[in-house]
Amino acid sequence: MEPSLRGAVVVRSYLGPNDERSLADDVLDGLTRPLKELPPKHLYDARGSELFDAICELPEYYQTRTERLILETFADDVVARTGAAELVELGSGSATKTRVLLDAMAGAGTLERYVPVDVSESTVHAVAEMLSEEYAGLSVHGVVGDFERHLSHLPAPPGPRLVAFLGGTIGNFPPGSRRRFLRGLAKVLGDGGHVLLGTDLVKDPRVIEAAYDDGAGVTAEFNRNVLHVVNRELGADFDVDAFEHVAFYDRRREWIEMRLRALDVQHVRVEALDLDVDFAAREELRTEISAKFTRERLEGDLAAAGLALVELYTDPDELFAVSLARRR
Ligand code: AVJ
Repeated sequence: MEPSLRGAVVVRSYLGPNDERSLADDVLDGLTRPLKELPPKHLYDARGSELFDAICELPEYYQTRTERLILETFADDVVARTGAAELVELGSGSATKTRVLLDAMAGAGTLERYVPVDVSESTVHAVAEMLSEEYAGLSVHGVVGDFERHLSHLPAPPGPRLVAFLGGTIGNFPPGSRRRFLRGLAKVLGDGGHVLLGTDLVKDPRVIEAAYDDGAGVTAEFNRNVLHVVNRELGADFDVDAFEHVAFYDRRREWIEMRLRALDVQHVRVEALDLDVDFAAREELRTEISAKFTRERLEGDLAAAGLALVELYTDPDELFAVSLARRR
């Protein structure tokens, strides 16, 4: 490619020295509660990210391939309705889905800028370099930061903005935080901006539970990996093999939970925190909630954040949804 066709690439980091405290704080907080809990973000160290990528390929885990299919089918419609000049992607990860959207924007002649937002500095740099080479004239403004805290640092949009939050990660927020997060999103849309939100849908609980308790045991490994993270990072001595993976769908709350259940009594020492934690036999530690949605719940959450549903794209089996929304 001609160098003159390379658009500008900048990457800005907003993570500070305090951000490393988060695991320690979350462990101290979460393991001293009456119902033990750890936030799901700590599942994703290098090994956890590999295991998650493996989950996305599992036959039981329909979400990733279904969302990709929906995007491939409707990306042109999204671009026609939004006229998007800029794609802001929260939790950019691997750029497969990104390309589907960028291709549609390039095809419509509207594409100007890509803004990946991710906590991983190396991920942001890699995706920024790769895509600026692939798309002639594309400028890239990478943001290294936490999309719950650093959205105010987005640059001013060059034209109609499309903010994509894909993969169903919004399901990890409990309902109140979910609405607060969406309110924050609504604020950074600018005039005529849109949100593109991936969510798993409510369905037969057996299908959902199988997706979180696969036959090959990859999800169980992924779940237990968080204990390896705490052992390594905080000098803890969890007996990882003495915990079993639990996944169950809560029909009333319409979310699935992952938990780790102690097979027997266990005493854990967390050296870095000078903390001793006791597990009773069969006591559970919650490691993730992943909410499933109906159109009604989506509309309600969006409305509470000042957003209106423009279009709800789904697959023929209605397994997964990609929602397009704008400010009311
Ligand atoms: C990445 C949060 C969308 O909730 O389905 C996969 C993570 N957990 N298997 C999900 C996950 C167990 C995933 N998200």
